Amino acid sequence: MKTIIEPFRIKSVEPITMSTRKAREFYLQAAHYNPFLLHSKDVIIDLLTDSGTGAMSSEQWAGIMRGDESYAGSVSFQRFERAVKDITGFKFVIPTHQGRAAERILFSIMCKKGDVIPNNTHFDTTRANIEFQGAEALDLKIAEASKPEVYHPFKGNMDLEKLQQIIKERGAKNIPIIMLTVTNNSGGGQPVSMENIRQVSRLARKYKIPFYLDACRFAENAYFIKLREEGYKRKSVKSIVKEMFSYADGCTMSAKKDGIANIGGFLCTNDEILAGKEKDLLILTEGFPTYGGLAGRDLEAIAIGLYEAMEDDYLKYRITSTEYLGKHISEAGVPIMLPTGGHAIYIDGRNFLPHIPKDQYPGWSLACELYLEAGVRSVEIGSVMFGVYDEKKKKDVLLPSLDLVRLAIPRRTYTQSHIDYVVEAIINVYNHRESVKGLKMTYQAKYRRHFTAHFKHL
Ligand code: P70
Repeated sequence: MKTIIEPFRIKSVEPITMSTRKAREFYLQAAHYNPFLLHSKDVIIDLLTDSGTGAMSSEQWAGIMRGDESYAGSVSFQRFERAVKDITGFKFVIPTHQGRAAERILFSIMCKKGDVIPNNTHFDTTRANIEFQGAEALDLKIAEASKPEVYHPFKGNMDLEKLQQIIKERGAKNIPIIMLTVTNNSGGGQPVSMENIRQVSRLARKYKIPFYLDACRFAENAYFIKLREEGYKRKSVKSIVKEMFSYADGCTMSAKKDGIANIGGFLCTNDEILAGKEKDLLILTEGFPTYGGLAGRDLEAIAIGLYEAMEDDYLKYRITSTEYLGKHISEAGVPIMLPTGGHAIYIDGRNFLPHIPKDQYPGWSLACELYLEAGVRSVEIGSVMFGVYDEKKKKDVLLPSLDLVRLAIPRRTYTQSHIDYVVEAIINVYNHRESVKGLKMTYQAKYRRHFTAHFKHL
């Protein structure tokens, strides 16, 4: 059979409230043209994020009922710990309430002012947690990663020459960790090859620098290795995952992604002394080491979800449906980041709306128009999110090189017809793109302005 189907039946449904364009105009105006400020009930298809928005399986719901809520020594923690150790091979497992809590604990202990931490591309919470310690977060992606139209099977790879150069320039003693984000979210959800993981690990070991994976989308990365890297076709995803982790000394994880849970995360290491310090800090801010800010039932859901995320049928459906969305819109002429990544499609906003100048936020304008057209919520990853505003000059003084609009696909949540609806919506907007207007920002907070900014149409 050529048709790829959702490898699940639906047992419980959540209604979607349909709306008219006129109603959406009202909702978006009330939200000051900021999709983050919309009420979720006013959204038809929510592609804001794939984080914590997946549908849990009947097994996970069964696990929720089984959750042991004991403060200390919970059976659910033991199940969670056993699963994480089995999958990653790491010796010490510390539960956290989500990915950024793992990052905060790791970086507060490992880095100090003047240090530098290389990564393929730091996710924004990773960067923020490093900078909060006074250290520098450095992105060392390969050159192809900055060219949306260029095909490369592993656009998430780190530039090894640049890494070697940084180690020489800054000195290994000022580099407390080297990281790789799999898949590389901020770089378009692109995978990292096993060969690149191996080489980065080799360099890190040569200079005795701990090597960590930001493992949020580890299963999707492993599936791309199976599909695209020589020698892995016949290997199971679980064994590929095991090999990926075997090159690392630890990892941070948001279980809201490839843990298919609604909340949760963890931090792993093989270093006993470090694990002790991390647990001390955990007790101070997150909770006892056998729950780390989570309920016992969350630990159960994660322990099961991590295995489900590695199932072949699930991954085939997941990667193919993301690719399907990318293929159909790019065939209609819509400029997107190629090849399509694992969890999302990234539209090139400046190329989609060339008549809107950069300072009128073409990516944000496109995200607003997609909502008005069909109630589809996406997120701008561009000038509003990363632009640098000068209080004195009262304008942005630095804008990023791309204005991307990300459509992130929640796991097991939407069906083929939902995706077809999104394809139609994007193509409709593309066909009347000349009529889309730019925006002016009328209010912005001092930090992380995209979450609360207000806009008006020009
Ligand atoms: C996303 C979310 C979270 C994330 C990640 C990587 C590679 C760490 C974390 C932090 C965040 C988001 C963005 C826009 C809108 C809503 C949510 N990524 N590392 O969607 O994990 O969120 O659990 O603290 O992608 O990409 P956590």
